[in-house]
Amino acid sequence: MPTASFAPSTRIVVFTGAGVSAESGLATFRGVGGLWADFDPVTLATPEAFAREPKRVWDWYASRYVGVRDSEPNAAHRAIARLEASFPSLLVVTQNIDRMHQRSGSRRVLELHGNIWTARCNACGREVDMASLIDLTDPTADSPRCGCGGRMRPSVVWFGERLPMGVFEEAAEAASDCRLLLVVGTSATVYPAAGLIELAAQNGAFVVEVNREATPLSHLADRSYRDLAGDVLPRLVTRIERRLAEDREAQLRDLFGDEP
Ligand code: BJW
Ligand code: ZN
Repeated sequence: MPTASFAPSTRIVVFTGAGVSAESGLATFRGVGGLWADFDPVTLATPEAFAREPKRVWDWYASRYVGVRDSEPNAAHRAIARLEASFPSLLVVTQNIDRMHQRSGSRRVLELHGNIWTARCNACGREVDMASLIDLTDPTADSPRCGCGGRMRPSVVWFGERLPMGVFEEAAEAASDCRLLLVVGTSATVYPAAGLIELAAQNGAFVVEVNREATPLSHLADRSYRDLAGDVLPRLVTRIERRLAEDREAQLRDLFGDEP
């Protein structure tokens, strides 16, 4: 494998999952510590569960919304945002619904599974801010309804639902075309999202995985860091930044070192 030579034009995709937000205090779905006391995330994140038990599903998202709203991006989010300053075409593709990447300053972010900051009517599609629907004073209230009578739901993608129009396609194109794929804090089990790792690897990207545990797609990684994202990413980004600066220095010395 040739040494990766970096230039600001190098195409980098950062693919993230719940683990990147774990150190912000947000629970993951799977893996060590990935548990909600009263909810089984995988059975609740479906349209069928919402049809059957709208209040239970709504309450789970309402409590997660409050958790997300009251949390801050962590060192991993910040390191990823900093990397974009060196590589302007860097794209973050996230499965997370928390908007932590945007809040930490990343500008190019694709959300594969929607976000928890908006809600929409399951009948007419009207969208409103989640904040306007959170009634913390009455926990016994039914899940909120739209003026049309439909039920409001979070604007996230549940199992069996299509990803937002065009978003996966854009992510797939970027993954197929990147030189470096950084995979951070995902169990790589939910598709089509996890397929991005396969796509990037098939097309010759250098794949770097940052995850406390191995995943079913770890064998595709050229390098795996089995550690916390908030520890690994700041160090990794600093190393990449140093290398960029050294390369720039060497080029300048090559160009201007001799007499004309
Ligand atoms: C750390 C750490 C630290 C912790 N540092 N690391 C192909 C094969 C098989 C099945 C399918 C297939 N294609 C589609 C399917 C079906 C299904 C699916 O994938 N099922 C699998 C479970 C088998 N997919 C779908 O249904 C998708 N839709 C679809 O395919 O539509 C097709 C269609 C076509 C036409 C018409 C209609 C439909 C939709 C998937 C939606 C997923 N939704 C959720 C919920 C979102 C809302 C919410 O947040 O509640 O998305 S499920 C949940 O899983 C959430 C996540 O984004 C997603 C992935 O989880 P993630 O991010 O990887 O988190 P974890 O918890 O699993 O992992 C955390 C990792 O971090 C762990 O590995 C830890 O070790 C690590 N970690 N702390 C570093 N500090
Ligand atoms: Zn409506």
